[in-house]
Formats: sequence, C-alpha cells, structure tokens
Amino acid sequence: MAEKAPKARVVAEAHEVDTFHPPQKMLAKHPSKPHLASLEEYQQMYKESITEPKQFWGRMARELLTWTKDFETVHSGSLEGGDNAWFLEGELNASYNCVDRHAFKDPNKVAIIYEADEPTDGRTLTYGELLRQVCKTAYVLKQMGVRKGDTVAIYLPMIPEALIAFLACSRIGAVHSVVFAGFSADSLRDRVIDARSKVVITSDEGKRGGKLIGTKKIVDDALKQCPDVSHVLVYKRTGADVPMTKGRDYWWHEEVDKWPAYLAPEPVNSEDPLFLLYTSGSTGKPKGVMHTTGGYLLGAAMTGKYVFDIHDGDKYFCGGDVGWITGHTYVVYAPLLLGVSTVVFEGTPAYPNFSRYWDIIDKHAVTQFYVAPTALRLLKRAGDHYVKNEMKHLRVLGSVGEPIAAEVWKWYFEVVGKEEAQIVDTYWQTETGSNVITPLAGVTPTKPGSASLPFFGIEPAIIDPVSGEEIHGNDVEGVLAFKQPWPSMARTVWGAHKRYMETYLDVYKGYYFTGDGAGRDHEGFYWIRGRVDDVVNVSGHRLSTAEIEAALIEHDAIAEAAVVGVADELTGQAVNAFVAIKDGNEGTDALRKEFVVQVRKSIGPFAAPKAVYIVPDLPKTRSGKIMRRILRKILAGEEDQLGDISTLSDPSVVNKIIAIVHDAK
Ligand code: 6R9
Repeated sequence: MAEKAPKARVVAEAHEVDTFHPPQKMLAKHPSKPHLASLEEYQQMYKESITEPKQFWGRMARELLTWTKDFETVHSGSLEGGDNAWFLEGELNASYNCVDRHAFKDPNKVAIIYEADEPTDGRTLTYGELLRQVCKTAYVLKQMGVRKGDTVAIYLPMIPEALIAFLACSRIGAVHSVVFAGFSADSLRDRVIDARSKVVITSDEGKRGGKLIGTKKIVDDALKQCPDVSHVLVYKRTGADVPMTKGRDYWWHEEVDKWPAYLAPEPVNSEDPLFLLYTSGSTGKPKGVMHTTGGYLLGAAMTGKYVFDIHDGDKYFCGGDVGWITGHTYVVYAPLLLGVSTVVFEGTPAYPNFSRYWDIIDKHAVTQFYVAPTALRLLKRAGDHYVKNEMKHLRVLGSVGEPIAAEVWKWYFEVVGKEEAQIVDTYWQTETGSNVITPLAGVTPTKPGSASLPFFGIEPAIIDPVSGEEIHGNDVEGVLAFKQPWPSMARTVWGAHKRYMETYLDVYKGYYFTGDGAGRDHEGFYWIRGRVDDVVNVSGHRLSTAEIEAALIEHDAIAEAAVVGVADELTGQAVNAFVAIKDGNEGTDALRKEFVVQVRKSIGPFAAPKAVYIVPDLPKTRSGKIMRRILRKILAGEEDQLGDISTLSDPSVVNKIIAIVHDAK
C-alpha cells in the first residue's frame, strides 16, 4: 500500500471552485419544504449525532422504523473491538417496514414503477399488490425449506420480482445474498458456496438494451458445483425454452399461485443479518459483507429522507442495479421504507436511444434521480440534443460510485437539471450501508467535485498514511477514516471476522478505514480522491486487480499477470493487463482474445481488460514483488518518471515493455 500512498498536498482546487447553493427554483417547486430549514439546523443535528449518539439514534430509530419490540440499549461495542451492535433488544421485520405499514394506510399507492427494457412493456405495482406478492413468495421459500437465518441467493435482472424476492426473504427472516446478474457462472458458484445458499432465485432470461441474457443457463452452470442447492425458483421473464431440473427447479408463477396472499412477518432481532453482499477487496476472494436489520434500515431511511429530501408522493428513480449496494439501499430499501414510488429500470441509458433516462423521468414525473458519473459521461458525450425533456418535477440529482469531474457535475446541473435541481454527490461504500459524506438536498451548499460534509453520526478523520496519525485542522490531505461507529456499518465479513478486522478496523486502531484517499479543504468540505489500495473502479463497479490476475492465471498459457487501473475518459478507470506467457506459446491476437474471454468467464463481462499486453517478463523486485507502479507510469506516458528501477531483478524489461505499449497505441 505504501507504494501508492497519496502525497500530502494542499487542497488547492478547493479555493478556486464555485459554491452552489440549493437552487431557488427547486425550493419554489417543492411540494412543501425541505426536511431541514437551514444549514444551521443540519449543524445542530450533526453535533448532537456526534456528541450524544445514543440519544440521537434512539430517537431516529423510533421515529423512522416500526418495531414489534422496542429496544433498550441503543449501542454497544466499539471500533477497536469490532463488536458494534445497535438497538440491541429491538425486534422488527424489514418487509413489514417496507410494505405492510404503507399498504395498510393506502393499498392503492404505487410502490414500484417498472420500466421494462422495451419502453412499452412496463407496469406498476401498488403497495397492496406488493404485499400480496411478497407474502406468496415468502410462502414458496418456506415451503422450499428456507428458515430464519438461512441464506437465499438472488440472481435476477432489474424486474419487480427482484424486489419481491428481497422482501420475501426478509419477511421470513432469511438473509438475501444478491449476486449481480452480470457475474459469470464461476463467480455465482463461489458466492453460493461461500454464503451456503440452499435456494437460488433467478429468471429464464434477462433483457437489457435489446439483448437477451441467459440467466437460467448461468445458474445451471454454476450449480453443477453446488451440491447443497436444493431448489431453484425461476421467474418467467421472456418465455425462453430453458431446461428445468426435475425436483430442483420450479416456476415462480406456478408456485406463488398455490399460496394465500397474506403471511405474518417474522420479527427478527435488530442485529440479525438482513443480507450479504459480496464486494471486491485488495486481496484474495470477494468478501461477503454482512449487514444487520435495524441499523442498516435506519441508515437507508435516514439518508432517503435527509439526503434526497424524500417527501410523500415523490417518485424516486435510482439507476443502479439491485446487484450492487446502490440498488439495495436506493432502489429497494430507502424509497420503500419511506413509502414512495421507486422506479425499477430494466434497460440501459442508451436503449432505444440516449434519451431513455430523460424520457423515463418525464413519463413518471420523477422527483429524485440517482446515477453514477460513468452514465453521465456517456450521455454528455452523446450530445445535449438528447436532453430535450422538460423534467420539471426533478428536485434532486444524485451522483454515486466514483468521483464526478467538475465539468460533468455542471452538465448534470445545467443541462439535465436546468439549474432547478440540486446535485448531491454522495460518497459511501458497500460496507457503510448508506451515504456517509454527502450534501443534504435543499440544505447543504455544494462545490462541484466535492462530496461536501459528513452525514449524521459520521465523524471523518484524515490520516497521514505514513505516520498513521490523524491530521487535524483544515486544508489537509491523507486517507479517509471514521472515528465513530454508525448504525448502518457492516458488522462482519461472512465467515471471516478476522478479515473484517484486518481490512477495516485494525489498519488504524480506533478508526474505520475506508480505503480511499481524501482531502478536507479550508471550509471542511471533503474531496474524495479514489482508492489507495488495489481496487479499480470501472464504470462505478468495484474490481480487485488481484482477483483479475487470479482469473488470468487460470489460463494455461499464462505464466504471470499484473493488472492495473488506468484513467479512462468514459469508464473512469479501465483494466489493463500485462501477461508473461509460458514457453511454447505465441503472443498472437487470438491468444490475447482468449485471455479477455478468460476474465469474462471467470468473473463477468464487466471485468474484462480493455487492453492486454503480452510481455517477456514483468518488472519485479529481487524479492519477486511485481512493481505495478512502473506499469501504471508507462501506461500514463510518464516513462521519464519511473523513479529508481535499479532495484528490479532485471531492469532491462522496462524498456521492452515501453516498446510494446507504444507499438500497441
Ligand atoms: C456506493 C458504492 C465504494 C467505492 C468507494 C470510493 C468510490 C463511491 C463515491 C466514490 C468518489 C463518490 N466512491 N462513491 N468516490 N465520490 N461520491 O459505490 O459502493 O461499490 O462498495 O464502492 O466507490 O472509492 O470506496 P462500492
């Protein structure tokens, strides 16, 4: 890690950027007024959340969630101990909080706006209908032998049934483990085995951007090596002719038909797991990040309310996939906990053309829109003429997953939002559960490129990566950590608490370590710089270079591989691979293609290297450590800044690699 530690430098750009206040026109079209009246009110509440966290979170938990049994202890444990627990004696049910309480009040209120891949194929589901579907599906899972505490794997495209599956699990106290439907059979297999899922929920096929995705086939391939999976529930999305294994595979529509429309929710303890979600770290295999029920739900509801300023009647559209944390928290939990309508979009921003998002926003009078900068870069490049739409109900435009460049931020604000909606650049992670550094819509002034100020209960610290000491004051730069536990933080890595401690809590004792570099400017605003570990962020997807290297090495012809992230105009970062092949192989284009296919097969298409360089050897120290820093510099065209290469076991490989990269460009 020391190799890439960010240099201490002054947060210079902060002095030169404009500050944007919540637009007057946004306030003018607000259905009432923002939840907080002013920045001072935020500051007051923030102060309470830091100095009196138990009082603050106890109040919020009772206000925003419905408990079947009240809690007595708001919090126990510590960051040092890695044993944080929230709302200890409390009992609640996630599906009750997301569905029943709204269905009882107004069963005809729209819960899900399904915008299918083909613009004409969508439909809506009311809270009443959602409740019936969730109950029936919960019965099906029960009948398949799923019990409280069991994990269920979900491998579904962006369709309402994905949300129904989440909620059906939580209704019976089961733990969902969603695997993004872009992952390969091998990745799915690993996650099913690690989580010990005995039931898998999938569809015959998926449909995205006019293309079909063979989800059931991928599940079949994965399950060849998962002997413990007893049942597969298959939703018929396209009607494709897919093989069904007798005694294992069941059609969703046939099964749900057999059951009543109401099943009482199973109360669980606040600290019982709600879900696992696998994410990439700097080393080894993906980690099953575990979130618990009470704390996670509170984080989702709180940020939905205050960051996005969600009000009754809002139509909330998060473009993230339910296979990632953004989809978990902001397609499913936050909007449903607050009882508003959530848009579930199956397609892509480019299909049938680049106006698709804007058409959806107009069609459903969307009030909050939330997406990753990678999509915005694509749409900005496609041209402003695709943004003819009025989008007059938009109040909040969110950004997530990677740093947003100032010019993209301004485009979002001016061209998409017509200067009538506030941009919220929300920083957070799978592990934080919900937004942690973010503006509050209607309240916080913003600066393009800064995620601004900490959310309630988050006490950020900038740490000097060399000394390991916290750097106090403003105008400082270092790595980002948090000094206090908060309700929606991940509690453990599934089956690997030691790894959880080593990755997040032991790095700097008493702090939660994010893995990101950050600066705090002269006004206390935070600027996220990106990962300081071996995590690459491609189109907002978190990938581990170590994982991609491991995938490459599975190929027979590869002796050694090194993967690095390079800046990419469209995807933020792109994966580039350097491989040394075994004797007897020839470095042809066909072989290079095979290597790309290897990664697609082993991890998933989204992890495929954009470039593969076949090199005679990798730059290594005498002790055999691969110097990825040198590869990064070569790709950036900074051959003159390689530093001291005399420590390499064979310095002459550097010039050979430079020549190969030049030839390829
Ligand atoms: C929500 C999500 C987490 C990593 C995180 C950081 C990057 C997320 C960001 C951002 C700059 C933002 N990241 N939001 N960087 N500005 N607003 O993306 O979770 O997939 O776990 O990724 O994404 O590097 O550490 P996850």
